[in-house]
Amino acid sequence: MTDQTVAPERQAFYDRLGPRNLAPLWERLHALVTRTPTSPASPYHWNYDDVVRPFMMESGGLITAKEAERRVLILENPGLAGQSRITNSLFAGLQMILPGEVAPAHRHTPSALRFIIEGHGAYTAVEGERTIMEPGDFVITPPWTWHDHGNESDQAMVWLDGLDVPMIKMLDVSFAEPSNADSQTISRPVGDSPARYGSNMVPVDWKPETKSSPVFSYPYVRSRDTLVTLSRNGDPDPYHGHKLRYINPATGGSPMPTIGAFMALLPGGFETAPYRSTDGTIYSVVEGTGETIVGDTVFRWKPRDIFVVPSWHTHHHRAASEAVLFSFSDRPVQDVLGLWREERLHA
Ligand code: 1HN
Repeated sequence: MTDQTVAPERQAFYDRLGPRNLAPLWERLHALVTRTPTSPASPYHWNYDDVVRPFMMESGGLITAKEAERRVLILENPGLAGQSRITNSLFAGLQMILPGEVAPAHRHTPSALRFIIEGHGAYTAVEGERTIMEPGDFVITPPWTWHDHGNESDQAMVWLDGLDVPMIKMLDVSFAEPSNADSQTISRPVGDSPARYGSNMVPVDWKPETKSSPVFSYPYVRSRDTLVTLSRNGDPDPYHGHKLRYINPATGGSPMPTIGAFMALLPGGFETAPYRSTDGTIYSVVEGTGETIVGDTVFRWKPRDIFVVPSWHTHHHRAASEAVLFSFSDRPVQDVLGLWREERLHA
């Protein structure tokens, strides 16, 4: 009901409630409890090479990584202006670190993922162990883990940051702490945690101490090989293509409790059937060209582009050439609460 339809005696009553911090639910009920999700987020596509990359490079001349603490351009959903979020529950941004720079060590309760877009050989250190990053690698920094980034290579590195900041702020549990040293002291050599936890084996007496994966880097070479093998050995799922979900090897669940991450291979010429789910999803194009149709919007994508499909928006993908799409969402949160839903429509 809008203001024009409110009877004057009711409006006079509401006007007296307001100053007492009271409000009539009956005027608001249908906007609060809707028949289907009504996300304020819009579908949106960021063209990396033509739009985002030039701005990113320009920012490199204006501020250092150390000065910025994190040199990140926020991918802000146009339906959520000023709110530093790409969906209602998730933050996304593109971070650049130039040769010789350090993004100083800190830790915070929000979980972060990195998905590498360009550059070779910069590192993220998590809890005293560095991992060297390459395009297509998926790296996590679980809640309250110390992390810093550095670039000892001779070229810029850019990655996609995905964080659960909006969820953490909604729960009022956002804590952060800076370190007194820019770079963490290294306590384990590169490759230690992949060997210790990432080979389908764990040390005999090891017990998980946190809810996140002990493996914090998921290299693209391994994910890609797996997808290519699957694509040779069977037909793609009509709705997803060949799609895998990243796991915490200790539990089989998502790498971090609040964010799920996925990678799909779509054969050249393949078109997925229309689909929707309640987890608003952010996609990063790794390889190939194609388009994604969301309602009556068409996103024509190429490698390094990013796009977002909000909750419960019907969409399908068309791959012009063999394509690899990385994606992430809040699906594990919806799953654990028993709320996640999907709908598979017929083409
Ligand atoms: C953060 O700590 C990083 O550690 C990146 O690289 C992006 C966005 C919001 C809040 C904290 C990082 C972030 C962030």
